[in-house]
Amino acid sequence: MDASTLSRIGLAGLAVMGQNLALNIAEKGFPISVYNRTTSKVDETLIRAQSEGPFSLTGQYSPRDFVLSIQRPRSIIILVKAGNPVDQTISALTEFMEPGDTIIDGGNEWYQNTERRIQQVSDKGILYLGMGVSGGEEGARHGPSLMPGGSFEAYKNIESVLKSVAAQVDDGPCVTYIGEGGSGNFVKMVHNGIEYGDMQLISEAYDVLKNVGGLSNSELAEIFGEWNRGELESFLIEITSDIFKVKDNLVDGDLVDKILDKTGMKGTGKWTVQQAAELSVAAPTIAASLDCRYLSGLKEERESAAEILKEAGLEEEVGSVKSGVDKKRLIDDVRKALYASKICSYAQGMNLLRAKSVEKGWDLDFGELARIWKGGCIIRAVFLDRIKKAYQRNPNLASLVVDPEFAREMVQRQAAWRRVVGLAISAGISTPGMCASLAYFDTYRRARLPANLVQAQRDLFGAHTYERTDRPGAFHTEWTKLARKSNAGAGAFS
Ligand code: NBP
Repeated sequence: MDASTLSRIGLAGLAVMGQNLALNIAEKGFPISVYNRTTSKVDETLIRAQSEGPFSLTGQYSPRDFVLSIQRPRSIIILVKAGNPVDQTISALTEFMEPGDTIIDGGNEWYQNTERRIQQVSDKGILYLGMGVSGGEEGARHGPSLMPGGSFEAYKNIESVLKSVAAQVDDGPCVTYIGEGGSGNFVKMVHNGIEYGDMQLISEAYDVLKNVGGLSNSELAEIFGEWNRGELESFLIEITSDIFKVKDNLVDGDLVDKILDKTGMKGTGKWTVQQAAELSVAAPTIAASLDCRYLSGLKEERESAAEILKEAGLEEEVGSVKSGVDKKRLIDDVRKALYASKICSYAQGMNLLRAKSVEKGWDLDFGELARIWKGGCIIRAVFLDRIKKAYQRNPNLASLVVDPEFAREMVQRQAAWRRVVGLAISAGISTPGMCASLAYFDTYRRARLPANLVQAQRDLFGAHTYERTDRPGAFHTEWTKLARKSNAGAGAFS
């Protein structure tokens, strides 16, 4: 093939993400070759390129023709289903690739799979990147947030393409070299975990406003719209406002009320919580959001539990709580509770990233991560600029909760936060995300916890020893023997 007709880059896997990212790359002026196992998707992409373009996009129908249509050193993005399909695609393509070429897997891949593949293709001199891509279909087409990790040389080979196709924000394109190994996938995984937390917290705000505050869908649309012009301004708040405006086209009423209350998931939230446990990092808000998805899935069990507990005498408390509520103040309180809860959730996600970065030596730049999440991705928010600045002020920040600015904001909002959680508890409305965030805050900020008693119990039944507050060393006490000898406390309440 004539070198002048070769493409700058290739993309294999033309489902939702691949098709849109390919069109985005082509639109930015980078000639691209595309390929898909089922070749009808190649034709579909060509038709779209024609109607949305015209763009310099070439369809290829075999792995060999595809690889050979790209200029060297070749950069090939794979966007197929994570897991075995990626391995199969790699093996089909690498047969025709040469040393110095690069594979970039843009799927939601488990980071260790990426680390295994980095090793595997390095035997052939092929470079590898595992790149988190966030923003769904719309982001892929018009500007996603990109989290590439792996070979720095590979990153440099396609840096200009990535910077051009990524979402653009006031301080640059939403892409940065994340670090070595599977760091790009890991960061994307935690991003998704944080996304779970955000969505859960928003759904709790909705539940409280609707059921305690009595807000209608049109009022909710207005309130979320208003919140989107303040400290909570973000993609998720904006789309939530839009959701409340949509009428059902099958029956009377609003569509949101007709949606079955069962949440789907694809696994990255679960991986985030598993990793938090592996690394001994507390991530209760993210874990609560995952638990809620599991519980939401038990629709029939929940319906029958509601019946059984009603028969057992459980009374709905919402009515009595609702009657005494000042609606305006509730709305303001919920906004504050949501914001404070969100800070705690992000603190958990960032601390999980830090623990992994230390374990793997990735040297993650947290300010830069917050920056590339400011645009393109699902958690994009004005608030991320504040997080970026917090880490710029102090790259070794122990937790976002103790950044002076966030600390002040949390203290200012804590009374409202406690009121919302208290009201929800009294009304019997579960707010596990807000409660988890508040408990995280209250646990983290207390200089002394009841962990002394847990240590005493562990020492009593397992001789695990304990440390003392007043002198160094490990101590063990014969608690039971001493307690039996002592009559102290006996009859104290008699
Ligand atoms: P899917 O995850 O639905 O995968 C479909 C693609 O995988 C098709 O191109 C399909 O080819 C290909 N494929 C499969 Br399935 N098995 C294959 C095999 N054995 N060999 C070769 N190709 C195979 O696509 P998607 O929703 O576009 O997502 C792509 C990646 O991006 C995933 O990892 C996903 O988790 C991630 N992601 C998705 C989103 C989103 O909003 N959808 C957002 C962010 C990240 P075929 O046409 O021949 O069956």
